[in-house]
Amino acid sequence: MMEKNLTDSARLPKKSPLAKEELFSAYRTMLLTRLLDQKALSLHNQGKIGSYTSSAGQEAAQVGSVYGLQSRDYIFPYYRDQGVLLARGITPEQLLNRYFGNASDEMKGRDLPNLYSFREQRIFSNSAPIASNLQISVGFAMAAKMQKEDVVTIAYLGEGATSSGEFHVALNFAGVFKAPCIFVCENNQYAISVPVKRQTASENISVKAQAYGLAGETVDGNDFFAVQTAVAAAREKASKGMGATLVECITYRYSPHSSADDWKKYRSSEEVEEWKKKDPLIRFKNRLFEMSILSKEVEKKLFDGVQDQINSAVRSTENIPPPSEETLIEDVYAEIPKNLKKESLAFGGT
Ligand SMILES: Cc1ncc(C[n+]2csc(CCOP(=O)(O)OP(=O)(O)O)c2C)c(N)n1
Repeated sequence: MMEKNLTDSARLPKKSPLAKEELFSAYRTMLLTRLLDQKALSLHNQGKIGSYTSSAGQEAAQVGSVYGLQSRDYIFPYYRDQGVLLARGITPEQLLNRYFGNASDEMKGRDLPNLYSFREQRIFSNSAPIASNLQISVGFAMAAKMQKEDVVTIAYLGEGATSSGEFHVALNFAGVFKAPCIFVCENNQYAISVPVKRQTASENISVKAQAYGLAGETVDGNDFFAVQTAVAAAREKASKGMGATLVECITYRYSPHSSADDWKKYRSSEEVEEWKKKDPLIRFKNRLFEMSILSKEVEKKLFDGVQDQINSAVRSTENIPPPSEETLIEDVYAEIPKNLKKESLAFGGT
């Protein structure tokens, strides 16, 4: 039964265009995202992984948006987007290899644990300066348009990133050239300790799209269906040459900004508890119960299955050694400079 205060947004379609299997799989991915996040935080607390930015609370915005795309579309995530990655098909092992920075990590242990790159799945690398992924996504969308490829790009950001110059440059360019791209702003109410009302004097984030001639929409970001519907519509528009959309997802992060800050210094426990009443997983689960896609027994099995999957992924990745020293200079030079060659020989390279 749906709890009274957890009403879904009014703009919800009566019938979801996604098949039952897809909705089931989307819920599984949201659950996997939440439980893997808990495991990552616990591994961090045990000193096994470095700094970590949690996605807890933002699963509907992340997974729902990917379910609005086609699998050929290109994704430009930001550091908190574990749900986006898992929805695109990245495995828990791949994420854990990244967090451990071990020899199986596709990025060879380089960069912060939450900066990702999965070329095969069309997930672009991101870097630490916030909003730096946005212009690249617009440029890539423009290139795809010029080559008449039917793909769109989707770039993710927090509301704090909308105060950066890059955000405005990216939206302006996308507006002028009608780039086939989507911007998804996960407005989780805080940029580290800065609340959204200190971030902007605009009535909301999506209204900023107007200035650049783009479509802008604010949706309930804790409602899988609302996000999926908005992104699917934005995708259709972009692929028909009708330009970009900024989709603002109103959501909340439950954990600290990263494993290195104390959220009690800038928000109250009561506020966090209020948002937990609107938990995206509970809401989606209740909808799936109503639609007879889930039952208590199935849900229990699903939960146990996801936990087993995570535990087995940790077992198979945590003892993989770090990348060998020679990898330090791989992929950097077409021809390795003499001095580095010498050093590389010193540590056993060729
Ligand atoms: C250009 C730039 N300025 C500042 C920072 C430091 N910084 C890292 S994360 C962050 C907060 C970003 O908040 P938001 O965009 O709302 O995303 P959230 O972390 O809340 O998901 C800041 C200021 C940075 N990485 N890059």
